[in-house]
Parts: sequence; C-alpha cells; structure tokens
Amino acid sequence: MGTIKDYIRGKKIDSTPIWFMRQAGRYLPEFREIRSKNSNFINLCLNPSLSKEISIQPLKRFNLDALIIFSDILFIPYALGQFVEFEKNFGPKLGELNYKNILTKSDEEISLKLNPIYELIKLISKDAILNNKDLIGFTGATWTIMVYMLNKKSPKKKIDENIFNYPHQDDLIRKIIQAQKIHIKNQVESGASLIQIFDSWAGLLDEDKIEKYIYQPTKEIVQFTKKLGVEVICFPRNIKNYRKYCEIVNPSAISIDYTIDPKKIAESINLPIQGGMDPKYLLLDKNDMLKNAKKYLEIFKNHKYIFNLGHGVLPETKPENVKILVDYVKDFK
Ligand code: 1CP
Repeated sequence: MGTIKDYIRGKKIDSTPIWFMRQAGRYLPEFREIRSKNSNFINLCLNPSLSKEISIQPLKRFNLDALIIFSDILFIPYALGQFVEFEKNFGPKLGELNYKNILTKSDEEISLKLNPIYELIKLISKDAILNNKDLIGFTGATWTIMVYMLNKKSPKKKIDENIFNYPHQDDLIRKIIQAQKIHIKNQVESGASLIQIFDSWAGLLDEDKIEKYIYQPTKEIVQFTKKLGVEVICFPRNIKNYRKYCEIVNPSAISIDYTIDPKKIAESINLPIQGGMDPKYLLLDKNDMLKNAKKYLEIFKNHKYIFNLGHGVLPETKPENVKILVDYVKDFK
C-alpha cells in the first residue's frame, strides 16, 4: 500500500496506481443529476459541498488511487478578473481582457476569489474516503491559460497568430505565473498531495516558440511546486518532443497523450510515466478495451507507471466499463 506520491518517490506498491483525467464528469449519471440542477458551472465549482460530492463520486464506484478536485483551469483568468462562462454545446467563453486591471491583482485578491476551491480541498482532506489516496490539485500551464485569455474561447485545432502580437504579452505571462504559483501554494497548504499541470494546447505551438511559452514558464512552476514538498505531474498534450520537454522542465512524472508510441516513450524517458491509452477504447467492447490496457501495462512493466488515459474520460463512456478497467489494472501482475 502507498500513495502515488510515495510511489513517485521510490516506494514499492502492490499494484499499478490508477486514476483518470475527467474521472468526475458527464459519463456519471450522479454527476449529471447535480449538474442538471446547477446550470452555472462556475458557481457549481465554487460551491464546496457540491463540488466535494462530485469529486468523491468516482471513488464511491471505483477502486481509484487518487481523487482530483472538481474545478477548472479557467479559474486563473477568473481570479485575475476576466469574465468566464461556460455555454452549453459551445464550451468556455471569456470576456474582454482588461490588461491594466489584471496587472493590479494582488496575491490576496487572487486567493480570496479562489477561496472556495481551498475550502473544497480542506473538506475533502478530512473525509475518510481519502484514506491512503492522493488528493490531486491542478492548474493549467501558462501557455494554455494565455491561449484562453487572449483567444477568449477554445482554440480547437489552430492558434490565432494574433496571440503572438499581443503587445503586453510579457507582463501577462508574468501575471499568469504569479497567479498559478499562489493557486498551487494555496492548494498544497489546504491538503493537495499532488499537482497536475494541464498544458492542453501544447501541441499547437511551433517548435521555435516552445522555449518561451512552454519550457521556461513550466520549468519555473515545476521548481516552485517541488519546493512546496509535493510532486508535480505535467501533461503537455500532443507535444512533439516529450523527451526534450522532460529534460528541460523536469517534472516528477510525465503524462502522455494517446497519439504517442508508448514503447518509444518507455525507451527514451526515465521519469515516471502516466497515461497514454486512448479514451475511445472505453467505448469498445470489454475485450478490446482490456487488450489495449494490457498493452500499456506490459510495455511499462519495468518502468514506473501510473495508469491513466491519453486525455479525459469521454462523456459517452459507460461507467461499467470504467469499473472493469480499474479492476483489471489493480489485479494485473
Ligand atoms: O458539465 C459541463 O458542461 C462542464 C464540463 C466540464 C467539466 C466536467 C468543464 C468545462 N470542466 C470540467 C471539470 C474539469 N476541467 C476538471 C475536473 C476534474 C476531473 O478531471 O475529473 C479538470 C481537471 C478540468 C481541466 C480542464 N478544463 C482542462 C484541461 C484538461 C483537458 O481536458 O484538456 C481544460 C482544457 C479545461 C477547459 C474546459 N473546461 C470545460 C471545458 C468543456 C473545457 C475544454 C474546452 C475546450 O475544448 O477548449
């Protein structure tokens, strides 16, 4: 027995640790029930008793090793005073970016606006369900947050080049980093044992810009987080060169997406690896799903590996399949 944090630090454990990105969410009827009564997503996240219930839901059903808080990466723009809303069938919609106003935000103001998230973490950390499991806090990476702040909606498959011409971008980047740091620190002080950094749009950036927008800020955040005494997992989704990313950013563990060849990654990276399996396999029949899970478990047999997916659980996933997968991974020897 042991937590993912201990495992990353070298402790032996009996079975492959497992949790899922988006393990709390629309594929669970009990989530949809709460969601249907709470149309405002931001308010739902900022209601600690409801967001606690949602965060815990997957652990009531499945033998998972970690709980990720029910929150969102767009709480950084929200804390910096940019308007954020989630529109049904559209996704996030952000308001005008008032850069002068954003630059005035102090650590205290940011902490105050995000305080319900810290209350949520404190509530969860007192719950018996967390016994010997990790409580994962998170933030978006600087680049991904900047993309949402300037693009004001999902970039989907392409970055609008105007982002790079934004005149105050260096100040904006520093401000995002400040907010990320205070948000991570507050989450750790409230009880988070692991931090995951989601760089969902890392794969959209050209090689010549990665140093400035991804490596440097993420390296700074990783160093900061490690100094707080917790481990940090990075997920630079679809990045072209995971090896170089690991060499420069040096996270505690690296989460891989499903486009990447797990064999090549296992051979080229020494850090603990997380994830990889395509979430679409959970939509297939049981045998195909487990065959694919086995592939990952075999490839990483001699590598420190945390089972997860290559992106979030899809809304059309059957909870029964999640249970079958979790039990299979926990029993795999
Ligand atoms: O019910 C709904 O309509 C809300 C859907 C939803 C949910 C369940 C959103 C809106 N956010 C969340 C929760 C969420 N977001 C979690 C909860 C914990 C868990 O994983 O169980 C986490 C970790 C996130 C992180 C997040 N938000 C990311 C990074 C991970 C990823 O998916 O790449 C991103 C990009 C966001 C922005 C966001 N928030 C919500 C949506 C639909 C999106 C993505 C929109 C887009 O494609 O740009």
